[in-house]
Amino acid sequence: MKRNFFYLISILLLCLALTACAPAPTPAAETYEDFVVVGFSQVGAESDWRNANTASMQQALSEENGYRLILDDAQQKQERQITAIRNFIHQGVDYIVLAPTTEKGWDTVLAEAKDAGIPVIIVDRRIEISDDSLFTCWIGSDFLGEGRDAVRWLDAHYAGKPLRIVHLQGNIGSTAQIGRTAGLNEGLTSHPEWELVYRETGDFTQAKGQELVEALLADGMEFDLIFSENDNMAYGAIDALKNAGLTPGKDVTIISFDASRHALELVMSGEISYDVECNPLHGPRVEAIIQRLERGQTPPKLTYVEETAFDTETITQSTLDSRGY
Ligand code: GZL
Repeated sequence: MKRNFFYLISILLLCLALTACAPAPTPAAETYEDFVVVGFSQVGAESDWRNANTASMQQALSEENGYRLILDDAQQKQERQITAIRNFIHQGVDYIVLAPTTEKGWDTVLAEAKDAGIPVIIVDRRIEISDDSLFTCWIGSDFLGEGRDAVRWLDAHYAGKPLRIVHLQGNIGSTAQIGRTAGLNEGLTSHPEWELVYRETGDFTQAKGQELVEALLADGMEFDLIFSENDNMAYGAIDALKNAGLTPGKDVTIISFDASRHALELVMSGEISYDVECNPLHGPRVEAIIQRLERGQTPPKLTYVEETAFDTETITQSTLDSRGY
């Protein structure tokens, strides 16, 4: 009898101990209702610029800030973006943010988003569309202005001098490529002393940039300038030049775009002569747009971000130290 009583007390004490140690019941799992849900279709991860752009969006549209961000990396393929947008529609997100790979081919899927009542914010590159009610607004860069800026610098330093130009283009059909190429074409038209000796897309990647320039050097092509439509292709070109015993900034002048921190270090060292800024930090800008929409306000249809450019005369250590990307 005594033994049974002892056992009963032991069991009761054990239950009490286990209950006391049990963690407090967790609140009902947070649901989407607690957040503004944003589906973000991103081009890919092809460059430092793109990675900085993604990080900026993730930092701004964080759960701490009241967002649930669904990020899709399209690996530079438009068809993957179209699939991602349809998935976002199916999931019933509150907003869709699209960083488009190319300008054309969006009408059908954006009409589906409109039918679902989901606002679409376009960021970075532009889209060419038959009905501009299919997107709420766009925020990005003036890519033609960037191209013209680079040509103004070339004009100031090489007007009247012969220039054999190698042109490394970005993704064909992207607004960044269209605008920067148009700027160079205007320069070639106004400067008959400049000659375009090669033009090819490097897809904004370092590997392709290096591959293209290595092939030119192997073929014995001679050139004075590389007009690279982004920093990563410029990095590849620089590696190719150095591997061939050439000194970038001396044997060959390099113009680039994006102006990421590493590229500006190369401007400081003279390897890149001029770098036109293309600011990727769109996260806070997109978040501000969403906040306006949440308050029932209408954001501007088109917003161009302020940008600058750097050469060896204008780059400073404080610019490098404070560079956000
Ligand atoms: C420009 C952006 C371009 C960058 C590249 O806004 O679309 O794509 O210049 C990036 O570095 O890959």
